[in-house]
Amino acid sequence: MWRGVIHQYRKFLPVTERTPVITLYEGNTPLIRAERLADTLGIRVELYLKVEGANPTGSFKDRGMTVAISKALEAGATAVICASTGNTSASTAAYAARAGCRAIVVVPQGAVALGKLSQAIMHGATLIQLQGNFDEALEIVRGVSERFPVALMNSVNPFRIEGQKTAAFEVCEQLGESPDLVCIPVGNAGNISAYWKGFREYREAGAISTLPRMIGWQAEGAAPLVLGRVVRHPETVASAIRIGNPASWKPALGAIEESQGAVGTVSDQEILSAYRRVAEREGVYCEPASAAAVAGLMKYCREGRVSAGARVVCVLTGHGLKDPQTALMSAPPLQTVEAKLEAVVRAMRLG
Ligand code: AN7
Repeated sequence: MWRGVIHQYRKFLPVTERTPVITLYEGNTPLIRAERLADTLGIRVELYLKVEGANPTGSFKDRGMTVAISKALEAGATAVICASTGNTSASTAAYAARAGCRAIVVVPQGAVALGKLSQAIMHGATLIQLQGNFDEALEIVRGVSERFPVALMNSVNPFRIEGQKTAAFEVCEQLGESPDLVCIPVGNAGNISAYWKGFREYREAGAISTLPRMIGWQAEGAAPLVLGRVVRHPETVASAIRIGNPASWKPALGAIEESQGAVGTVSDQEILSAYRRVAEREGVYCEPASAAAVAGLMKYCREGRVSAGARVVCVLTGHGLKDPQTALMSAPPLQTVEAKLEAVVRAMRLG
């Protein structure tokens, strides 16, 4: 039986016998071969989707949260806090509930997908909506955690990165080797840093012999890494990555440089189009921010920057059901017909 990432990867993680393990059995997510999606890329690519929406709270954050909460508890914390565009708050709230510890989550008002809000509320977190954006929220919760005995659960907490690197271990095990290319959405820039750390450690351990190129993707309206400067008013339909001043800026650039990777932008239109394409062609429903990785791969292929036969992993960071509003908003209008067979047949447009 799978018992979560701390149990599975203990020797790679900063835990001891004294660390209380708070887990929801996160990790062990599917790596799905995506041939029908690959067929639309215009170049032959061996494409895989790492489906992180299959984690207990529906995003990759759970991998980092199990380690961060367990270490916070070990250190005697009774309350935790985070700023969030949604998924971190959902995961913090759930793991805090499991630990019997208080959670305070600070989110930008009106900018968090409904499913994520509902998770924080259901798990009993103290939810504070900020009249400001994520970057302001992060600055504030950092200040709070310095002044009060509440442990910070954002990815500036190094235990988050430690837990999240286990996704790279899984990808290597599932493929039997390292991929050539990893496409990943970038917001606060923790996850790309975590994957790179994971790949490097697995190579040092002799589990793989090569390393992938890390390709990070930001939304056009929220692309500080690409622009090389803070974006004061980030905007994108992909609310999870609406971040203008990423905390892990330096390690992310390190990952990109060391891996001979890249960071690029995709438009909201490209994100929404990839979002639908993954769902329609593979039966995998991810959230818009996750689709940025696929939109990015599509762009990279169009630009001729991917070699034929490359083994590519797109990291689908969160589940589509987190944000049904964006799905419906970006879909054609729904049709309603009279309760008659002929009306249904007409609507089927069979000819
Ligand atoms: C689905 O929840 O920052 O570059 O506060 O939810 O490691 O920040 C979420 C980020 C990608 C970006 N995909 O990862 C938060 C938060 C999804 C996300 C990212 C997020 P990072």
